Amino acid sequence: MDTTTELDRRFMAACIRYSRRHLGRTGTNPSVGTLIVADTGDGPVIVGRGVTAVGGRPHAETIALAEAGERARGATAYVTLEPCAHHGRTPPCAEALVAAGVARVVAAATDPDPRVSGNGYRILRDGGIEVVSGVMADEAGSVLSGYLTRSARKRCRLTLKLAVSADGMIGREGEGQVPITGEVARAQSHVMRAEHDAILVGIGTALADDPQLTCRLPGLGDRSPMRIVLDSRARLPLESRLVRSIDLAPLAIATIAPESGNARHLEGAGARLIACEEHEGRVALPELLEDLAALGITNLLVEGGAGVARAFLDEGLADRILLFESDVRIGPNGIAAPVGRASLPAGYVPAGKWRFGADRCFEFVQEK
Ligand code: AOF
Ligand code: ZN
Repeated sequence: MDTTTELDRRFMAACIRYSRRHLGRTGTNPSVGTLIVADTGDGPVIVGRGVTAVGGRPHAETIALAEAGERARGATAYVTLEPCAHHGRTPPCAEALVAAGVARVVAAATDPDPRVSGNGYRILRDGGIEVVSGVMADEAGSVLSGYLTRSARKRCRLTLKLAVSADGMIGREGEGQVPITGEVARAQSHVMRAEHDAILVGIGTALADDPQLTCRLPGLGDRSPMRIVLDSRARLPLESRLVRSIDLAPLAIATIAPESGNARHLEGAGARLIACEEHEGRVALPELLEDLAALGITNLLVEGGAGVARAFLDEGLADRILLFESDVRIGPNGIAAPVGRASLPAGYVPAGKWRFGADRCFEFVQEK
């Protein structure tokens, strides 16, 4: 029986928003949120909150219970993921909730980790806690989806981001970076970088644009994810900005030529070489996504260019597409966008839309 109330949904919505806080910073662990809500007599009050710590431990529940202290007794805990049932550096979160005297747990998604998967709920129920699961599971799933993709498919989740001009272009031939979106959308795209574990571009974009691909927003400067260049022949120049900024964020080269002279020089400069399987002279993409997952990358943001975007789309590997649309016109010598709102491959459904200054952003996700 569903015993949730409108208030439960409001607290769960807040808990899901809070859970985003450490997206991109928890390694292979999902960024989970917990709110502990006690009825103080004046109505329900949040007495403890937690989000999985940077690096993945402590878990959200541990942090929230520590803040709540004695006030957890008789309270309701909202969790975006089933509390864990396995022993890590601390006892299982499910046991900790029982020990703290929590009366009720409202949970969103079930944890697919085989050590947990239903065992967390069982410990709670055996401990006398009322459990309601599956509350706003889809909404929580959008924050957890990298983790859910990695555990279901053994590969990282790929978001393809494109900024498209009013005349359907993503740049101008031979001109490097051409501004398409405005300042607000650009700031937003830096937030998106921070929420991913790695950003990938093709060697074509790396050569043409000489990008740095760091997260440059006040307060988020330390949140630059790993930069990855899809570079079959390991051609990235040592004097590129990507290499020169290696002290700001890690750099990896996904290549089928890890033994080449330049590859060795890149490694010497501090880049990580990812030796990839070959498919028709290029990096095999499905296997690359598996290799990245094995390296601990859960959420991958692909930022360009057109060829790389098309290659991932052709193989059906883009789990999510973010299309920024601007009113800027590129005109002659434009590079056509590999995909637009009117030309999405089959199987994508709208998942959100926003306005950033004068620009619009449309989110589509691949139907499972
Ligand atoms: C929770 N709360 O905040 C998170 C959970 O390596 P460990 O011991 O930290 O375990 C990782 C697993 O813990 C991960 O696969 C997932 O099942 C769970 N994540 N669980 O109770 C949390 N982040
Ligand atoms: Zn836990």
